[in-house]
Amino acid sequence: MKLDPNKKLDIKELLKDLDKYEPKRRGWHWRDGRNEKRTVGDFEYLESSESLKNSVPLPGSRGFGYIDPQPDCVITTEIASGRFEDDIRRMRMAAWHGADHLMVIRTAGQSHIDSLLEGTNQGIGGIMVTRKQVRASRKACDLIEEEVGRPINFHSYISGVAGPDIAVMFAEEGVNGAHQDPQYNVLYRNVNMVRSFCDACEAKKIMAWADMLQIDGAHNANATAMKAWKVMPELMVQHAINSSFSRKVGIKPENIALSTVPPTAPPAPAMRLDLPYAVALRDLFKDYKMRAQQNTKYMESDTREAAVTHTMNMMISRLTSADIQSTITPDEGRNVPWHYNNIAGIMTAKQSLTGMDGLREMVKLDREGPLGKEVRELKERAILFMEEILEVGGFFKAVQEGFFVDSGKYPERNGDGIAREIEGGIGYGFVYERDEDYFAPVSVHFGYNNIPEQFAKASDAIGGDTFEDRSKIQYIDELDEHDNVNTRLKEVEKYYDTNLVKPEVEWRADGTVLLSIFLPLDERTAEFAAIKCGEKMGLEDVTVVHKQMMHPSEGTYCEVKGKVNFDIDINELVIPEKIPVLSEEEIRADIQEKPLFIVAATVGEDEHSVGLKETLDIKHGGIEKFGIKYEYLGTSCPVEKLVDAAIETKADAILVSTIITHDDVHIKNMKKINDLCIEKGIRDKVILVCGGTQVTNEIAIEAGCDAGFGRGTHGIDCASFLVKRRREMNA
Ligand code: Z98
Repeated sequence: MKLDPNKKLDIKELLKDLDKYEPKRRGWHWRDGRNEKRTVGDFEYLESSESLKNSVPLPGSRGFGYIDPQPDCVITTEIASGRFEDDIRRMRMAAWHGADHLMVIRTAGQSHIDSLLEGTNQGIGGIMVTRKQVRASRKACDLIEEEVGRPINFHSYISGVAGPDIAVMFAEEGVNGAHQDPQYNVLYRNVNMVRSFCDACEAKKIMAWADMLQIDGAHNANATAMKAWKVMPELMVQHAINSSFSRKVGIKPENIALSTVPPTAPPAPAMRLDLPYAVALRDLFKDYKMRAQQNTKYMESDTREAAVTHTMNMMISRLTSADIQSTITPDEGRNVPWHYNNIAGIMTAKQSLTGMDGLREMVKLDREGPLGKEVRELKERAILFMEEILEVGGFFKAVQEGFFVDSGKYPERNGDGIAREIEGGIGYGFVYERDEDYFAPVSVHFGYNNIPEQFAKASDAIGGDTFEDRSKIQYIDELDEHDNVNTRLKEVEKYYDTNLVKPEVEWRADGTVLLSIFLPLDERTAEFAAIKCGEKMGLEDVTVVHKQMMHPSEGTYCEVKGKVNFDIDINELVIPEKIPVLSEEEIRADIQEKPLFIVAATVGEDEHSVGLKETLDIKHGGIEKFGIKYEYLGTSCPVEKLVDAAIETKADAILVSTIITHDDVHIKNMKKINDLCIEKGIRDKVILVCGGTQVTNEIAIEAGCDAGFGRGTHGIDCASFLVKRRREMNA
C-alpha cells in the first residue's frame, strides 16, 4: 500500500491483513540534519532540519517562493478524537504541516483497567489504546512517513495498572515513544504507589529494549497545582526521581525526555518567572532531552490567547533549548478536539521556531543579574526539597505526608498537597515477592529470574518469546460486535469515496460547523442569543464553545458550534476552471524584457476605487510590483475617455473596474468598451481586462473582454494573465 497525495487514505485498505502487519522499525527518531547550517530559498537557517518531500508551507511563504523550512526539533501533536480511524486522517494532515511526533490520547479510565483492551471501541476524550488501534495507526504512520519523507514517531501512554502489559504490546508494535512516570499514577490516578513503582521497573526495562523515548509526567504537577508557579522546585524533584529511576533500569539518557512546561502565562509576568525556571532545569538536567510543552493550565477557550502563550513558550525554547516542541492546541480549553486545532498548533510551532531561528546567536542570557539569582534559588529549593524527602524516609513517606502538588513554594507548605496511602489506592495488595524458584521465560524482564541452567537465556525455555518470534503475538480483532471500526465505517459508508460530503471537525461526516458571531449584547444574553442564531440558521445541537466580552454592554464575540443535517453533492457544484498563475520571477523577467503599459479606471457612475487600486498599487501587491507601468484615470470615468487614453498612450491593455451594478450595468459597460475598441480599430492590439465583485471570467469573456476577475483576485493574477495574453498575441 502506498499513499497518493491526491487521494484520501483508504481506511478499509489499511485494515486489510492487519493481523499480519509488521511495523517497519523500532525506536525513536530525531530529525535528520540538525546542527547544520542549511540554505532554504533565499535564507540561511541555523536551527533547522532536512526539508520534507511533501508538505504544506506556512501561509506567509507565498512571499518567499513557498519555502517550507523545518525547525530542528521534533514537533508533537496530541490527537484525541476518540475514533482511531479519524485520528489516522488527522495524523496525515499533521505530518504534512510538520509534525513528526504523533501522540494519541487515551480514553478516560483506561489507567484503571488492569489488562490490555482489545478491539477498537470508541473512546471518550481519546481512543481506547489496543493492539489493533496501535497496529493500524503505526501502519498508517509507516505510509505517511514515506509520503512526507521523514520518520514519524508514534506515541501513547505506558501508565496505569496495565502499564507493563501495554509496554510489551507497544514494543511489539513499533511504538516509538511513551509517557512513563510512576509518580503520575500515584498522584493523579491514585494507583497504589508500591504497585506503580514495581510496574514501572518492568515497563522501563521493556522501553529500553524497544529503544523508545520516555517522557515523564512532571508537567502534571504544574497543571494540577492551585498556583502553578509555586511548584517549580517540586517539578525538578519529580524529573530527578523519574530520570534517575529510568537510568537505573537501563534507559539510556538520550531516550529520557523531561516534560517541561513554562509554569505561568500572562497576565502574570510570565517571562520573569518562566525563563529562570527553564534555565535552572537545563542546568540540573544536562544529560537529558527537553520536551517543551505549552502551558495549558492558564489556557481558556480563546484560540488567540492560546497561540500567544504558545509563542511566548517557544521563545523560551529558542532562548534555552528544546528537543521536542509540543503543541497542545486550544482544544484543552475549548474541549473541542478538532482537526484544524491540531494543525493550527503545529503551524504556530513551525512559524515561531522558524521565525526565531538563531535567536540565541544574538541574544545572550544575562546570568549576572536577576536571572542568575532566580536560577540559583530555584535549584537550591529543589535540592532542599529532595533532602527533606530523604529525611522523612523516602518518596513513599513524602507522598503520604502530602509533599507533592502543594501550593506553597518550597520550603513553604500550604497543606493542600495530594497525599496517598501506601496501603491504599488502585491495585493495592497485588504485589508479591518473587519465590526462590520464580521463573518467567521472557527475554526482557526486570529483577530476579531463576533461569534453569539448561537455558542460555530465559526465553529459550519456550523457544523464543514474542520479541524474538512475532508469530507468537496473539492478534485479537474485534470483541464488541456493536462498537467497532467496521460498524462505524458502515454508518458513514455513503461518504466514503462517493460524491457526497458533509462538513466535519473530528469524525467523518459529523456535520459540525463553527460560526463566529458578534452580538451587541452583554455576555450572558449574547450566549443565548448566539445559540438562537445558530438554531435559526438551521443548525442542530448548538452550543457556545467560546465567548469574549468586548464591553460589558456594547457587545460580545461568540463562537458557536452546531451540526448541519444535509449533504453536499460535489457533482452538482459549478466550479470555474482554475487559471494557472505564472511565478513572480517569470512575470518580472518578461516585463523587464518587454515593458507593458496599461490604462485603468472605474467606469460608469462608479466611485469605488479600492479594488482597482489594490490591483494596481505596489503597496498592495498590485501589478506595479512586477514592473508594469500604468495611467490611472480615476473613478466614474466615461468609457470613451478610457479608450481614447489607451489610443493616445499606445497602451498594451485596458483595465476596467465595475463595482456598483444594477440592471446589469457592469455587463453593459464591458460590452460598450469592447465595441468602442473595435470601432476605433484597436481591439486586436489591446488586452481588455475587467474586474469587480460581480464580475466572473465567463461573464467578461461573453461581453467581449479577454478576461474577468472577481472577488479574491490579487495583482499577480492580473499580471500573470497580461503576460500570458501578450505572449499569445505575439505568437
Ligand atoms: C501530555 N498533554 O503530557 P491516562 N502518564 C503521564 C501523562 O502525563 C499522561 C498519561 C500518562 C499531556 C497529556 N497526560 C496528558 C505521565 C497524560 C495519560 O491516565 O490514560 O490519562 O494517562 O502530553
